[in-house]
Amino acid sequence: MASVPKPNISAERQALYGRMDKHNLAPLWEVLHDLIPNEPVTPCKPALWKYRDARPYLMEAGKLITAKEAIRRVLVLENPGMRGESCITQSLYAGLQLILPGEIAPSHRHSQSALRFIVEGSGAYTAVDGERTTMRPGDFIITPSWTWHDHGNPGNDPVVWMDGLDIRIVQTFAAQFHEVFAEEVQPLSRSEGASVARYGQGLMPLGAPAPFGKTSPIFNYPYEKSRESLAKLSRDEAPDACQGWKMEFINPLTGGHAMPTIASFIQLVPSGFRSAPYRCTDGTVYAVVEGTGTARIGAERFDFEPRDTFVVPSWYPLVLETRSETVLFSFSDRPGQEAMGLWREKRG
Ligand code: GTQ
Repeated sequence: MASVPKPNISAERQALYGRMDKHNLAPLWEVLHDLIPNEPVTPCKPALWKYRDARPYLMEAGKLITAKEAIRRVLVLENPGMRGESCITQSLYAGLQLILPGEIAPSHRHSQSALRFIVEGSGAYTAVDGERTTMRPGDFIITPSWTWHDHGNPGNDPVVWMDGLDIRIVQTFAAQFHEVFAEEVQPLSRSEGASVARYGQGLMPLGAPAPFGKTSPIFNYPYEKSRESLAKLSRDEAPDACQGWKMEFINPLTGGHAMPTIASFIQLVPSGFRSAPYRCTDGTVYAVVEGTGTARIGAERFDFEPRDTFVVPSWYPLVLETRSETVLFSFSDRPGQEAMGLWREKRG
């Protein structure tokens, strides 16, 4: 028979914890429920950033610090539940980066992978491993882990893009490395469009199959092409009740995720659509490309318009209501969850 706790058991337990504490020991039973919750628990909160609100601050920063001095002139999209931690979900970083005409952001490399999703302006480039690509609104661009990269704007307009990085994932593994290139601008070794010509046409050169390891060899997926794919898909198929028409950017060499740590998607939602509720364990960052509507995230609702960003934390139900035809880009930490057998979704 189980022994009945003595009246002073609580005091005795506290005394025991106090004595073991000096030896870096602690009782599991006091924290077990928090460690192993029944369903996902995250400090990440649903949130929306209006581009209209963020843009003036970014432009003002453009007057106060150069891209060169800042290294990267970025306003971090900080999740309201994790202020000061430089992250938008508990695993992902996002920011809005500005590069003004005539500026450069100097060359460096790091073990963190980055994606760029172009929000405003044309004519800037990003260079990766000796190749430049011109950035246009809606383009999805990848900077693979440990590749030299710099950005420049030889054009006439300010250019703004959203950065998405796996900073927190790499931090969890304490596998961070960073180096500065000897020159501010890296030398070019390939002509513009080389990566698409080599890997993006259903072809690949013999003997050079994976220039960036586990990351896609295509480093710019232009919006023109993704938009065309969505338009064609929507002509032949009924929209999915939860997603509309949703496609993933893939690595053509593997058919899998374009990046080893971040999955990226583009979806078309018809005008006047109300999606069925959908939840998944990958907290997801959405960038609005076209259209206006409302994102209901858990009990909250957020009205969106083009260039806004919103975040759906893990396991929060999302319902999308559109007032016009909508295109959403999104990214999440799904590849890691899938690799570890953790990823789950629930429809309806
Ligand atoms: O463009 O290399 O937003 O290194 C944060 C860290 C962008 C970049 C960020 C970076 C970069």
